[in-house]
This record gives sequence, C-alpha cells and structure tokens, in this order.
Amino acid sequence: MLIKRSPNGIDLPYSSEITPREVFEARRDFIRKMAVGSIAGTALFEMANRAAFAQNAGAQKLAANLNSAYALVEKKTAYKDATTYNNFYEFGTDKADPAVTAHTLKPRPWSVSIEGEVKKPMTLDLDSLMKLAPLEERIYRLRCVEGWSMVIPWTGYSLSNLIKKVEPTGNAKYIEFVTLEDKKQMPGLRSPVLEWPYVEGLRMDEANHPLALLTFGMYGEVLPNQNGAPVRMVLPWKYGFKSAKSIVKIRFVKDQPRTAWNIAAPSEYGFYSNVNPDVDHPRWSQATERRIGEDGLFARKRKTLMFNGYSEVASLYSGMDLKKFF
Ligand SMILES: Nc1nc2c(c(=O)[nH]1)N[C@H]1C(S)=C(S)[C@@H](COP(=O)(O)O)O[C@H]1N2
Ligand SMILES: [Mo]
Repeated sequence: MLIKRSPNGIDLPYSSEITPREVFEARRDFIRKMAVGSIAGTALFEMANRAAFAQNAGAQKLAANLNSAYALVEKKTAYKDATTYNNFYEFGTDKADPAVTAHTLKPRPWSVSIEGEVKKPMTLDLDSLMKLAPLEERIYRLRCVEGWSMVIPWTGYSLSNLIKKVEPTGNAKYIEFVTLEDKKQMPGLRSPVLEWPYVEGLRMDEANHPLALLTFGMYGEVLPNQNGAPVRMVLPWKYGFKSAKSIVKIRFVKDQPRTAWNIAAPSEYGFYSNVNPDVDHPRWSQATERRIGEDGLFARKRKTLMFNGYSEVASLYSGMDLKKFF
C-alpha cells in the first residue's frame, strides 16, 4: 500500500520531523547496496546529496501542521528537483526555464477575485485568503501527463473552505481558475504556445473534494515563483496541468469552462484529465512513470496507478466512461 492514512486522525507535527526517517531509509538502502557491491563512488556522492533534502536558505517559512490523513509515505522529491524541473509556460517551455526566469514575477501584493455564480462575490488580498482556513501540510504525488512524477509536501487548505465562504448559487456547476497574464512579469507570454491566460477548471463536486488543495507553500516555505507563487491549485488525482499556478481569479460558472490545454489540443487533453494508466495519450503510454530523482544509476519505471493512487475520488466518476471523458 502506497498511501498511508492515519486510523485515528491524529496529526503528526511537521515535515522537518519526518526528514530523519527519510535520511535513515536512504542510508539503509545505501548500506544494502554497498553490501551487494552495486555502488560506485559517484553514486555514493549523489545519494548523500539527495538525502540532504536541501532547503532554499532565503525563503520565507510557512508554518502548518502535517495532516496525517494526507501524508504519503514515500520518499519526497528533493527540493532542488521540484524547484528546477518545472512546467510553467508563462516563463518558457523548457523544464529549466522557470527557475531562471520567474524572478520577475511579483507575488506580493496579490489579490484573488472570486466571482460569478456566488451569493458573496469577493476580492481577497493574499493575507486574507491565507487566513480563511487553517493551513495544513500534505504530502502528495504529482503526476505529469509527460510521464514523470514527484512527491511533494504542499501547504494550503481544502478549496471547499473557500467555496463554502462565497456561497455558490444553484447555477454554479463548474469552477474556473484564471491565472496571471502580464507580459511585463512573464516573458513566455510573447510566444503563442497556449491561449493566454492559462485557464483551468473543475466540476463543482471535484472542486469540493477534500483532496483539492488551494496551495500557498511547499517544503514548509512559501511557494517559489516557478512553482506558482503566491497561490495555485494542487489536484493530485489529475495530471499536473490541471493544477493551475499563480491564480488571480476564481469563477463559478454554469457551463464547463474551456481550458488551456483542451483548447490547444482537444484530442490529447480532455477536461477531466484524471490520471489513468488505461487511457494512453495519443503520443505516449500512461501505464508507467519515471520518478524524478530516480533517473540515475538506479532508474526504474513505476506503474502508474488509477487516479494516481487516490482511489477515494472514484465515486465522483461512477457511471462515467472514463475513456470517453478523459
Ligand atoms: N499557469 C500555469 N500553471 C501550470 C502550468 C503552466 O504552464 N502555467 N503547467 C502545469 C503543468 S503541465 C504541471 S506538470 C504543473 C507543474 O507544477 P510544478 O512545476 O510545481 O511541479 O503545473 C501546472 N500548472
Ligand atoms: Mo504537466
């Protein structure tokens, strides 16, 4: 079993307190490999590096308790990998681009307007938005449609807290996330790779699922710009592109929203985009994935799990043909 759920719901403290276990496990793994003589000097250096779990010295801490009901027990992706191997096309289409170019993004001051089919539309500045519900830390898998995955500790709260606050009307069937579009801050907007702004959407019951996390931080710190500062979605049972970064507007709507990747290539990227090993992308299989950080000497292909292993969302789709609604 890959996802461990706490039977009693007691919250464990902080991500930093899990790190020693990871270091221990890495060391145990290392000793085992030493014993069978399968490790070379360079690999030793690499493994020590990965176990070190480097933090960004200058970043602002973001306190939150770990929610043990959503704390995946898997080795976390190294901070360095999660913050230098990114998809954020507003800052370039290369994985390495956003870490280099996203320093021009200004995550403060920031506000998010919540509008459409709600009784209480509102515009919230970042601090008010962050205070809307207690921040939690959750460790989730992230699976990109390109066939790679990571394990990342995020900080945020269930989007359902915000939804409750604004009181959706009976017409609110979907929710749309509109992200920042500012040429002065985002050099990638000059190329027409996608229709800007980057827009994503969910059905209302999906948006209300407790796993859907409105996210402000990662690895115990505020989000780095390249990971979608200052606020993004994280939807671990869907391909990564559903998790819109740098959100400025949340709209409650009657009709299914058009979304950036669906507009760009409707036969390749559906509205739902649930992780599904049985439905291949036209250009590549979705049956397996490559865990970032494991692509060295000990590379191995992992089997991709239905809903990325988050089987509790299955009831949202009962009766739906997931090959048709991909
Ligand atoms: N605004 C915006 N959000 C975005 C993207 C993007 O290009 N622009 N890329 C998506 C894709 S394809 C993935 S895999 C994830 C990557 O998140 P990460 O860089 O934090 O791992 O962000 C998603 N959110
Ligand atoms: Mo992605």
